[in-house]
Amino acid sequence: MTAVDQLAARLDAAATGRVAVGQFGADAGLDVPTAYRVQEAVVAHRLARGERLVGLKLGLTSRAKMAQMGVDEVIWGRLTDAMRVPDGGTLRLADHLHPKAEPEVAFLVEGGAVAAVAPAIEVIDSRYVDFRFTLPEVVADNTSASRFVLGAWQPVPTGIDNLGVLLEVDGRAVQIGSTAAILGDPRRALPEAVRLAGVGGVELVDGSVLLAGAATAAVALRPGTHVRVTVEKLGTASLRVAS
Ligand code: 0L1
Ligand code: MG
Repeated sequence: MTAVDQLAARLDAAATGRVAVGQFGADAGLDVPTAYRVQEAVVAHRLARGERLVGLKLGLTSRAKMAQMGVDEVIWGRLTDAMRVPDGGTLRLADHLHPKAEPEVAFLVEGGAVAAVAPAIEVIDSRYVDFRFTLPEVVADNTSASRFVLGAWQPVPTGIDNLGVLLEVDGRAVQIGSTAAILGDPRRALPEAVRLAGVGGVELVDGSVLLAGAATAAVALRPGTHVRVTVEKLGTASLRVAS
């Protein structure tokens, strides 16, 4: 087994066995290009179990998250059909390690362009202990991708660069932000995703979902709660959290 395959197997085992792994450390010598190869191998485990690629996500798209990681580069990960939770559906905490929800905007890609937009929730769940990782480590971990919820698709309204975003838990506002936090303007997400994923030879084929990035900080999920995201002009997406 190659070093890339070994790291991928550890991350996949952490996700399926629900036991977080420690950081790989400097000895692993992981750089960002190698980390994307690990990510591909991690997702290959999912595909081997019958999952299907349905799109991509961008991560670290806000100045706040970039500053937190000390980087100035957006990262990307892969989405599969098994990661999708229906709007209003239920997420079981037992299937996760320490999941958090963040409000996002999703794009539907057709013919290399944005065909529709939807409010979305991304559930991130690092496979590393305490959500602690370096940039290459989080890239290898498929950028913490775990689940996503899409609200209703609709034509892209004019002026989506500064829409109000609300994240509620049990009807109480816990995060308030703006789509401006997503790359300064979420419309930058598609060209960024095409550029970044293109380096790895990955394309957004027709019908792909693109999660553009978070509009606020992520919120830890608690059992028995209802999480709802509202994006001005776009509507809502929600999920229930079961134990
Ligand atoms: O989607 C994201 O912005 C998350 C990227 C990975 C960093 C994290 O897990 O917070
Ligand atoms: Mg995200």
